[in-house]
Amino acid sequence: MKLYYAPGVCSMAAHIVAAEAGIPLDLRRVDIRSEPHRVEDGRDLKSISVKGVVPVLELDDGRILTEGVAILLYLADLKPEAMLAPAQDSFERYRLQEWLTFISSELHKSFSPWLFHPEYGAQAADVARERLKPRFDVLEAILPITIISSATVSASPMPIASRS
Ligand SMILES: N[C@@H](CCC(=O)N[C@@H](CS)C(=O)NCC(=O)O)C(=O)O
Repeated sequence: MKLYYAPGVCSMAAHIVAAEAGIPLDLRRVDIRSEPHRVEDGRDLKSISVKGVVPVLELDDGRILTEGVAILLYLADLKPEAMLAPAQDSFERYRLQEWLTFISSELHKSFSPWLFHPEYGAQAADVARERLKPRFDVLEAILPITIISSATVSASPMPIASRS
């Protein structure tokens, strides 16, 4: 399986889950600062995924999976014994989806790209910071509870949503 990634951005989450689950990945670095975004072999990332953003997972049969949340769950489900995601039919599974969705929509898209692209200007960065504060407060309030409750249900490795 190939993971198209860029260093230090959201694709790292997929890399971490694969490493935790012991799933070998063929890593393909993408330069997301170049236009178009080029894979290390010179291809335009959009020739692999029309969305043109990382992470992109390419399965061995050629199928393409995008969106961090879908990729994390897919990888976790490949190795259930690693216990990174609760069982499909459990309530805890929806709890995990709840937090992954919160992180990808409310957090990730509140700061990316607004904080990292000077061309959007200081006002965009200030608004992003203002929006982020209450969202991080929510996370900070709930995280210890999530960790404690998952440690109570299982002494084994904690699922994705509970990791700091
Ligand atoms: N909805 C996508 C968003 C992915 C995303 O925003 N990726 C960023 C890196 S963190 C990216 O590739 N940015 C390049 C760009 O926007 O051109 C997901 O959750 O996977």
